[in-house]
Amino acid sequence: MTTSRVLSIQSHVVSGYVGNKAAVFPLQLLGLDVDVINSVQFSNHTGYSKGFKGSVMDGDGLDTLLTGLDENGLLEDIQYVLTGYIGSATFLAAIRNVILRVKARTPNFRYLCDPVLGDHGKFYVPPELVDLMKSDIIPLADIVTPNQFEVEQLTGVVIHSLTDAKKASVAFHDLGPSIVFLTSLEFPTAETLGTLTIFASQRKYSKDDTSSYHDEVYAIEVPKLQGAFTGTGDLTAALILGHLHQHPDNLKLVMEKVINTMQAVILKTSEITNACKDPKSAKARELRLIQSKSIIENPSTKHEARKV
Ligand code: PLP
Ligand code: PXL
Repeated sequence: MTTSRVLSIQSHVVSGYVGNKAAVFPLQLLGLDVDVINSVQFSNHTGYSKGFKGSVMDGDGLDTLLTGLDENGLLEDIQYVLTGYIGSATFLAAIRNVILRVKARTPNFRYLCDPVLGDHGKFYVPPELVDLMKSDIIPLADIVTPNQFEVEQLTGVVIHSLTDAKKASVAFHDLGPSIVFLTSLEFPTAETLGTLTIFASQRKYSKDDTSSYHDEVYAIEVPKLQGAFTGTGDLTAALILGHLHQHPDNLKLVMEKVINTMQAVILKTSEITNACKDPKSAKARELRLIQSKSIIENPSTKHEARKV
């Protein structure tokens, strides 16, 4: 049997673990062959106190690589495409073109789009990209993994409860994606303080009547762990893809594998961070993925999802 291939288009950092550096190793551990396109090459992530150095690939650069792949028949068995941070309208247009070109060669491939826009009320991308993301990219995606801020920007639904989360997931399904993962939701009530909710919904169509469908919905509550780490969203998206590949018909199990991996990786990272000389520095707070190898390969079954 051939190994399934994923094309991952994300940032590269020389030092540390965000973007492709947070995604490729876990995808490989979960058994996928990864074709890697680095949309930027930076010395380190953008949160370091002395900034960062490096270069950004433009849309033409991406098109050129795709042409090389296509001319050598290398788009023909790509089973998945994974994208994360897209920083400009021209790169967004080039990503759209990539998806269409892969689809022309491998019609049944699946596209996981992490629609990175920002977090906690702040944009990482020019706000003009919200509308483009919604009109040009989300409709091509099979799986989307927005955080709370991104959900609110893309659907207009402000999430204060599971009912709101359901409303937002319906809005995403109506745009196209059949699987919606809402990662790390926080509800503003006293009982849910300190708790993160992970929510996932899969729209299942009837075999003989594609206008007939139902949404299968699950949630997991986990304690919010101390310490803000960079790259957790990128790691989460990669784990979702890797576990969906292993368990395409079991969304509940996929959620459990992903969240139990995330929690254990964050605990392992915190342990190592706290033993550093300057635990508050960006360097000390890099994810410890290599040290988490066995966690990623074999997550615990501690937190269980429930149907909602
Ligand atoms: N923090 C914790 C504790 C998590 O469990 C997860 C994901 O499941 C994340 C962060 C990732 O969230 P985000 O996508 O907002 O980075
Ligand atoms: O994890 C998101 C991310 C991706 N790529 C680059 C980043 C960051 C977060 O800081 O700097 C280059």
